[in-house]
Amino acid sequence: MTMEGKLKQAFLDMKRQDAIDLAEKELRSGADSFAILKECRDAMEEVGKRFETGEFFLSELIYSAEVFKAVSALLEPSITSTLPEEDSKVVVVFGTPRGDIHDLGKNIVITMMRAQGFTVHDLGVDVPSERFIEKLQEVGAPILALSALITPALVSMRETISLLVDKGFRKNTFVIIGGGVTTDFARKEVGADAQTLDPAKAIRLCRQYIQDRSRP
Ligand code: B12
Repeated sequence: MTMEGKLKQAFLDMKRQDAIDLAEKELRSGADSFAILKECRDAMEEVGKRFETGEFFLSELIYSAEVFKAVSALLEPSITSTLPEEDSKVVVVFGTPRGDIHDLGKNIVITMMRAQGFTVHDLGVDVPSERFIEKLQEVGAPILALSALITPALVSMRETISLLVDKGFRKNTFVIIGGGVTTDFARKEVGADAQTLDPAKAIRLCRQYIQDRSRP
């Protein structure tokens, strides 16, 4: 089995220490930290599939998150150091909307944004729409970033963006969404400006917006 195959297998076997050791070995052998991160994400997707088919239970879902946290903590230094640090004035309000408590992907994007000098106000998970608006107003942030992993969170995203419109903030706020359940179709449905699963692309889009107020 290839090293990548082994890492995925360690996730599926719920072997936390093996996953850590394998990721460390890959890093030492010069593998790209983003490639390792992608392997982990693929493994998590497979965990999700097995959960859906009834092969795995909630306990596996929970434990896989622990394995993911351990491996991503290990990758964090190399992920943040591969990005050129920049002193940016980009201010972002970030959160997972009401009803959704997934935060692993959100936390990775935030880590990468902060490594780029972005100021990120992380509201956490299960965030009510009103809270997002309050925070945007309080800190004067021009960017709202929302993460969704479960379908009902798309409804919460739409609610949040509607409230943004009602309160008169929509025009001056760049809204970017991401997370496993989002697609470009979902972006249109919820009324966001941009959607991506790629943290590096998200960083580029936010920076572009700050530079020239352009929306993709
Ligand atoms: C781990 C996990 C959990 C953990 C979460 C722990 C945590 N701290 O986050 C726990 C056990 C809590 C959990 C609970 C549940 N889960 Co769950 N979970 C997963 C699993 C296996 C992995 C998710 C993950 O972390 N992936 C890794 C990260 C890195 O990927 P990511 O989040 O997509 O992030 C990447 C990009 O999307 C991007 N990104 C993320 N956010 C953002 C935001 C912006 C702005 C941008 C630009 C980019 C971006 O950055 C990352 C870069 O790699 C998925 C399977 C899957 N296919 O995703 C199911 C999954 C999401 N869960 C699912 C379900 C059903 C549930 C439960 C309802 C189960 C239950 N019966 O209780 C509950 C819901 C709880 C709730 N109310 O939210 C379903 C959702 C189905 C759906 N469409 O609605 C999935 C898809 C599994 C499945 N196939 O059935 N889960």
